[in-house]
Amino acid sequence: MAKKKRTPQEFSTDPAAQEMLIRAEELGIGTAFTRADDMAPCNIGSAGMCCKICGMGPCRLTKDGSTGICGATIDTIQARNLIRAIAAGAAAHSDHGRDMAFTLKAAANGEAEGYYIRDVAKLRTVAGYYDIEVEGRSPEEIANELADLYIAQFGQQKGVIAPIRRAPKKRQKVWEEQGVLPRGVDRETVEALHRTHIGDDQDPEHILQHAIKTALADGWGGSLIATDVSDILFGTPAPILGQANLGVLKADMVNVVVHGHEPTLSEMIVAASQTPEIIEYAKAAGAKGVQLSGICCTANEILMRQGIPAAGNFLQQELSIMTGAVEAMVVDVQCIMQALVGLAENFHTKIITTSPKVKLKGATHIQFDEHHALTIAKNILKEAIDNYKNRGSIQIPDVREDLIPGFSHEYINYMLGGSYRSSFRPLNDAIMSGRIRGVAAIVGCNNPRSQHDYLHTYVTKEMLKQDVLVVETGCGAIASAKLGLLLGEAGLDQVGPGLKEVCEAIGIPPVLHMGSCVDNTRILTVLTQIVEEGGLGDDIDQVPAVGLAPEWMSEKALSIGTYCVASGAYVIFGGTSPVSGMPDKVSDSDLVSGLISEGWEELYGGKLEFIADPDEMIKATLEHIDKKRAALGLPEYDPKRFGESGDARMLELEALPLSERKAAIYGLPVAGD
Ligand code: NFS
Repeated sequence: MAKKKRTPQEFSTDPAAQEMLIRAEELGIGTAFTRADDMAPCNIGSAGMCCKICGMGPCRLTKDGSTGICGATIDTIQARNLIRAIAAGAAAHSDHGRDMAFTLKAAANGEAEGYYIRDVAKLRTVAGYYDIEVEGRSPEEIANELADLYIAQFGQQKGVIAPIRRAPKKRQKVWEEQGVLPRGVDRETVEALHRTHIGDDQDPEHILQHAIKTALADGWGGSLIATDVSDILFGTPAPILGQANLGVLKADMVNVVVHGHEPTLSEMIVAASQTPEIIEYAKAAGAKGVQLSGICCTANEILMRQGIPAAGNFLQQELSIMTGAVEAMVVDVQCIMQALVGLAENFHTKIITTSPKVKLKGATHIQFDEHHALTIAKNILKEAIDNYKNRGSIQIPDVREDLIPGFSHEYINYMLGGSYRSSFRPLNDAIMSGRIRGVAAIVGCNNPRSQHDYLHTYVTKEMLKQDVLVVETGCGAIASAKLGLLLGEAGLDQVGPGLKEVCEAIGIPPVLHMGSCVDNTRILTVLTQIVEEGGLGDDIDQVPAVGLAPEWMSEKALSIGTYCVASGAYVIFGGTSPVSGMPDKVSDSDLVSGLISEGWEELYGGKLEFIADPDEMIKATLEHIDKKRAALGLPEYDPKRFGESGDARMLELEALPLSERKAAIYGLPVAGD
């Protein structure tokens, strides 16, 4: 039976996306959404039961108990496929981290045009973690030594990588006991590939132990380095006003959309776009100026630090071009759809690739080099401006939402007590008292197999009603931003009373945008600081917190999920499990699913589960949070305990005549009584 085609409303919950999907339909242009309808996923491959690591296959294991030609079992094949995906994800994040470390080195030596050390305080703090001398030294000297240390982490052959010491002490002990303290990510990913070559490691448990080690080398290594260095070079994020959705594109300006992941070039494009030279150049072309916006995690990087608007998340990359108003889409690495070039041919949009690692056939390649970044950024912008005259008919959805991103762990620390007594104490206290029931990190991608943004926003809204504080990164954060959940006041009418009171007292939105996917390491740091503050256990696995990736699709997401589990977190992914087997059909093998859930929970206190139904996801999250609260001896969560929020009560009181207000507040008799 032919599969039913979905309507634009079924494709996405976002009205801007729907409008562009209707336009695509009218113009007869395909998108990832329609391609997902046309292409049924392979049920053997999606269950992790297809092995194509050698030329005897691919072996498609379709029956319980069947093996590949070499004798490999379903369990071995699933574990091998999973670790390969995790290794690819770890490689992607960490290679980004490596490039950041090299940029830091070049900046410290004055060899990187336009870059300098913007956050000296963070540089000194980070150097302090590694006992790098800071007193009496210039920022460049400190940065030079830190860059050398960080560059060396990637290829560290023996012994544990240095940033691991930033995890809670007890956690480090767990890793030591389980033999998963990571060496450099290069070594761990190479070993992951070696172990999964034909005829190597065939014990699923043993393979998965190395998956943990590989992911840890990413989370507490490559990714953490990427975040540290981005902050040092471009500034540690703090709250700033931004906007999100396709309506940030401007009809009378040259629109340049930066897309991908690395902040190095995009930060320089931001700087170049503000120079008189470029503004004049744009005006001479008949435009009012250059409007920059971002897609995916590049968007998050420049949104967090510069307030540059986000045009959308992963599934909006094609839709932004569909407006006809984008002069150039500048891409670097990761999450870039190959379909962009063909799609752009229907309009005037230039796709410009910039990374030496990523080329798309048919795109213009202007290679980025951090030594001449500003010049290259200006050249890219001029290409875009020159293209303005070629614009055809445009249709920009009039849909955009304000947001406040920029909640780095440093800022969270500061906002809880000011510079006088910055501390996690108020947050821990709020969790302990039950005002905040727990914390949910809702992160990750979009996936056209489900309705765009629906799972992210549905789960987020339910968490808020249940007094769960939500932290977000990646495309999930952009989904919430578009719905107005990243605004203090705007989001608060949808929040439980205890959480609402805390948000009002501190002056924060109930959903904290913590950055790009690489910045999930900020969440690890927050969890570590919660532990170190005291009162919520002495290791991450005791904190009432859950990680969710409801619309995941990338291998990077699997690496993130795995390093969070290894760090002690319960992690729930939506969609389908890459190791599900086919329980109702041909195989009831659930060994690998069991190993990554109950098995890992026994070893690390965290577990990885795949739950497709959002209500089940929410139920599992709340049960876990309540279980952890009970284990800590905290009062049971009671939604009625904190009643109405302070502000709501104040508004009610303000409406009363003065005498009655006094009576209500101080218990004084009302005059005339
Ligand atoms: Ni994360 Fe960011 Fe988005 Fe998914 Fe892709 S952009 S690194 S992988 S799709 S969240």
